[in-house]
Amino acid sequence: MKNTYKNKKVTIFGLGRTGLSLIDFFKNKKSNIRVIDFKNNPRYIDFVTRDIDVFLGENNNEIDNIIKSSDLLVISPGINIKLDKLNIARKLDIEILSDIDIFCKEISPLSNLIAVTGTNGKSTVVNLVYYMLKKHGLNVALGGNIGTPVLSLLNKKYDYYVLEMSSFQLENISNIFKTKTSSILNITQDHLDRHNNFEEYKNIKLKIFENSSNCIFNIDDINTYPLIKFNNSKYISFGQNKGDYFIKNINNNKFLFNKDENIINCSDIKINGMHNYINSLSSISITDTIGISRESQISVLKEFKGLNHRFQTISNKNNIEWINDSKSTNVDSTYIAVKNIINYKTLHLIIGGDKKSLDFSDLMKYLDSLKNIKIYCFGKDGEYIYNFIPEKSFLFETLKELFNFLIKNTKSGDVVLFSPGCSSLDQYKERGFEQRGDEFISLVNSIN
Ligand code: UMA
Ligand code: ADP
Repeated sequence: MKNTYKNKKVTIFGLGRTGLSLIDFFKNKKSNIRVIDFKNNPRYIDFVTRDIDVFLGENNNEIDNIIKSSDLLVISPGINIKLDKLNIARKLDIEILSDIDIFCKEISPLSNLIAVTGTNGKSTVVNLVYYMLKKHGLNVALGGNIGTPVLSLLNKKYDYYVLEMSSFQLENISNIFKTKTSSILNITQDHLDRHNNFEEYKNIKLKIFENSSNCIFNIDDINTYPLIKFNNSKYISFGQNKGDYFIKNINNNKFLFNKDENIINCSDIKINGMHNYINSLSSISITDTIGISRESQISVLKEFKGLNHRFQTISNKNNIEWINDSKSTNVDSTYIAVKNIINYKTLHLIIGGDKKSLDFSDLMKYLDSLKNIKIYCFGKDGEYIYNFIPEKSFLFETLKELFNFLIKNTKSGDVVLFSPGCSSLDQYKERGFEQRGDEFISLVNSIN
């Protein structure tokens, strides 16, 4: 393939994980690389070699000229396309691409891409899909929002690329993106601090279907329905009780079904909870489009233990169940987590962080309807959440303070659910939800 980037002035916007992968990529292409970042001391600055020009700080007056003199501007997912600085490039017709666009230009055919989006369940589903493909003997790569920038997947050849796609990434892609199979798991409120409103967030997610041979949507969630249907694409649905893939109750047992075929008893699936049965169903619907055998799919469902920080029981010490669901970063994931807990004397819910402009009123109404619940709030928007039901709630600054109070209130038969429903980045800037979950685990481990 011809190297169209050679000697081109490429400006990389954002020095995060994506920025680093872009530097590597364009170094190989022998481009003239410049990097800009609004932070004065971005996290990965020490990984950048001296031969690269870096322009730091939001008020750095060199940045405008660097953009103006670019042949190409490549933006990281965290860069909002509405940002004023990007208009400088638009006015001069300088091409603006994302790392995903660059990736799509490199791989061929594009028909071996599988992309999954949704408000919740993406990481769980892409992992299931990845393991199912591997079990079938395929050479497969996993990347995207899950944490591995797509460009770092280019150093080897793969049969399939499984990509977790966030709304930030989908917002920034151009029409180069084309997939074999795209799926939207669900769409509920999230990231309203970046997107103007729910409608905009939803339409960005729906972009995933625009160039896909197989479009898989959630029949129970109208927001995931494709807006336009193309003749040469297949439309496939999954849902709790209906759709091409669904869950059927037989003699008090739940089974995953595809049309008339009974695939697996849910009690044989290692990850549990209705949301995880739906995640399993959606993974089967996705891998069926690749022709993965039932045997491979079923064996993965029987083995896959789930990912850390997603609704995991970490201790049953003193007959109290402690559940770490630190990856819950929006209202719906907390709602699903609470709904999954049925047997308890008192449910102690720990919630809080940065609510990203989300509306908690429906969740709080539901929580108020539950008997024997205590709500422990912390972080930037702890007070906002506390104020809904102050008579059942307690307010703290940090998780540690909260924990010291909470342990004195627990007794045998209780459940403690750490499902913050908010972003962690107000207090856990280094490693986000993982750092937050690790802190919760170490607090639980410190109990005598
Ligand atoms: N920056 C600016 N100006 C801005 C915004 C950001 O200069 O206006 C700079 C920041 O100062 C920072 C850099 O950009 O130094 C960070 O870039 P980034 O936010 O794109 O972060 P990366 O490290 O490149 O990670 C990104 C994704 N981050 C976001 O979408 C915010 C990662 O998803 C993803 O794993 C990674 O690319 C690899 O593809 C993280 C995430 O939080 C996990 N995603 C959100 C979520 O899951 O809810 C969408
Ligand atoms: P994502 O990558 O979309 O954030 P994860 O699989 O990491 O998804 O799960 C994030 C949170 O959402 C966890 O709290 C998890 O328990 C919850 N969750 C997982 N699957 C679903 C689903 N299908 N519907 C709602 N919540 C879910």
